Amino acid sequence: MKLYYTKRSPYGRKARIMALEKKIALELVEVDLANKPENLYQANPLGKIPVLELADGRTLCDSPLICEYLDGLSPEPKFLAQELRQRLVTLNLAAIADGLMDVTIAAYMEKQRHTQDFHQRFVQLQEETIQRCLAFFDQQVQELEPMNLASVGVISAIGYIQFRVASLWNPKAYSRLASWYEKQMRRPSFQSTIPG
Ligand SMILES: N[C@@H](CCC(=O)N[C@@H](CS)C(=O)NCC(=O)O)C(=O)O
Repeated sequence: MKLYYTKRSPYGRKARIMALEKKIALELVEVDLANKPENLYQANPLGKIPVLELADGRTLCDSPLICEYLDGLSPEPKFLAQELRQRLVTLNLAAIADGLMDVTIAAYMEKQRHTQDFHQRFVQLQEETIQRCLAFFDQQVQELEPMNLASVGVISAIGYIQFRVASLWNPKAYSRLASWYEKQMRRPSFQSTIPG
């Protein structure tokens, strides 16, 4: 299987972490998003990564779907519970973690595109959402153990915040989340996928 990805992408990072934890062999194909190859559009008309290409040539796009597929491929470790209540809790938190990535990218890109005259109110609203999500996850740390799809999402989202908008990550404001994050970051799969 091939994973089209970038080293910076927090969405692609989730799939890479899961494959490492589950010992699923992935051929990593790094994509230049500033110069997208034609086969990326064929695989995903949105032109977004990550995309997973299966052995028979079929492709899966969107990281939640890719992660669900990878989780079904091997039994251990399991990232999504079978039991409905726990499954919904994890999927809900994972969706919020994905949304946190979305707003972080939106805030960062707005400042990148318009370095001198970015839309201040827009950026401020995204930054407030980032802070609200971090405060929310600070209250949800118990749901992120043991490792599951939501914890992988939260790790990826925080890693991306540190990478792109580091001043918005304030460990003192979210002490439970920060100490959970520090402990999690000892895992080799998290270490080897830090964005850069
Ligand atoms: N909802 C998608 C988001 C994917 C996404 O936005 N990927 C970014 C890279 S981090 C991308 O491909 N951007 C290129 C573009 O939008 O042109 C997922 O979870 O996979």
